[in-house]
Amino acid sequence: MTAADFVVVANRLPVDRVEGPDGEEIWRTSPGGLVAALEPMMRNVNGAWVGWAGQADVELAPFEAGGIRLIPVALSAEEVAEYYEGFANDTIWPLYHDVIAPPQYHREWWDAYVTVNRRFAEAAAAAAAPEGTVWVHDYQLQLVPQMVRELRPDVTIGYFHHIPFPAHGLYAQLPWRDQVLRGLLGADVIGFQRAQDATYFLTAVRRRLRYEVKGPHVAVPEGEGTRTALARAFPISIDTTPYLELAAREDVRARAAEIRASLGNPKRILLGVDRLDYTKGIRHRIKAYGELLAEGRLKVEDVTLVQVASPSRERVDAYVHLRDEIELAVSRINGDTDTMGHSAIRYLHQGYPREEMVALYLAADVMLVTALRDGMNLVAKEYVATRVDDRGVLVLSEFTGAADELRQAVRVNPHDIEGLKDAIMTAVEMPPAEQGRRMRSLRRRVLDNDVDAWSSSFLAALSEVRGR
Ligand code: GDG
Repeated sequence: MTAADFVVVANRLPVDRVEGPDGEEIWRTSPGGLVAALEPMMRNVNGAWVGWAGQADVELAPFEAGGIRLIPVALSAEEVAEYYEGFANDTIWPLYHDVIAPPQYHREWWDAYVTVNRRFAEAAAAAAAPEGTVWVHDYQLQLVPQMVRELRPDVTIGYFHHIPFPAHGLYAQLPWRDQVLRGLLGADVIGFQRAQDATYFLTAVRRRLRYEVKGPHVAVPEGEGTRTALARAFPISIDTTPYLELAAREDVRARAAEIRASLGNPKRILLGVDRLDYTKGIRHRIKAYGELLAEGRLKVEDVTLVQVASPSRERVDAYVHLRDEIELAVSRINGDTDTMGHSAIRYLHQGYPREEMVALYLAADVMLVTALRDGMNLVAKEYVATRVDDRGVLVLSEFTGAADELRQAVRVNPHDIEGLKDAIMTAVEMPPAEQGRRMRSLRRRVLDNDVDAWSSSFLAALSEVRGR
């Protein structure tokens, strides 16, 4: 196999195993944001993508799909339980999202995390060409940068962290806090969503490892001297093209009108789109909305909340409980307020194709993004990109990365239920001229800072480091 000049390392390969036209199993590239961002570059530069194919106990040889060379890393069922569902999704995820749910610390999970990170690092080291570039993604693989560096000191290493990095007081809980910092510092450039995340990381490095930190630069001890690592924010974005194209399509617009009609043409449609995750503030949103109905500030004949909660991490306990809580809250509100012709909440525990998502965005007068903590929140940017008509109102939690950029949204603290209720009323009652003024400014921001701008700025920072 020829060595790759550019190697992406991510937990998942950008493909799903699906049934082909003749009933055979084929690989289909998943429409996720990261693939869209990296696909054009991967094709141009002789790239390879290292990741898990999504099925336990399956050994696969490298293969090609959608013009991208894929290098599968095998995981046993036990490793999926301990490394992925355990350490990544039940230790790091809750800890890094401000312990909204209690993180579980288990030594066996950590051991599995080290083992699996080493397997990813070895696959990346074997794939990279001399003096090549390796770009590692996200919290499942925080040890990979250092492990790759040990195996391949000649390559340039980038790491991008898609979720928040916690304040030091919380980070200090992690029993393996120093090992994780050293793992990340194996990278030449460590990218975060927000300036605040980078600051928290640099504080942890200074306080825990006592390395010298100057602005965004860390002097990492290496051999007799030091090497400089750069840690700063590179806010991620979306590929805006498919959203603009779909929003302009006649059939998608007709579908948006059909959705409105099927809900009984309410005066206002409110929309939430989230993975069913405790970080997304779905309960807070539903509570605020339920109180507005109970108090008569909203009437069930006039409004409908559509909540798409796509299934996620269904084998992790915290997610099982969350689903029960949300479904209880939804059915209570519907039971108390529905009429034969109108439903307060249309709750959909399903995933949809992108066409349907865009039709929903076009149908929604108000988009509710009330995350308690969120690295960026791409849904907010997708809604804005889709609104080619300059209409609609975005209600946006200040605890999302997107809040740093989308200043013309109606900002909320989702913990403040009265404030959230007022924000929902502001959005529901916002006059069209004001909607247009805000949406035009939001759109400019998202269209000018799309995912290409994101990956270009990260890679420019990487090649600057290499040039030194
Ligand atoms: C992590 C960080 C950061 C959801 N349901 C359906 C569907 N989606 C799509 C959305 C959006 C994506 O999934 C979700 O992205 P988010 O950014 O909102 O949130 P996370 O999944 O938590 O992502 C986050 C992100 O990484 C990137 O760095 O922004 O903070 O937590 O694109 O549209 N898509 C379709 N059907 C669904 O039912 N087609």
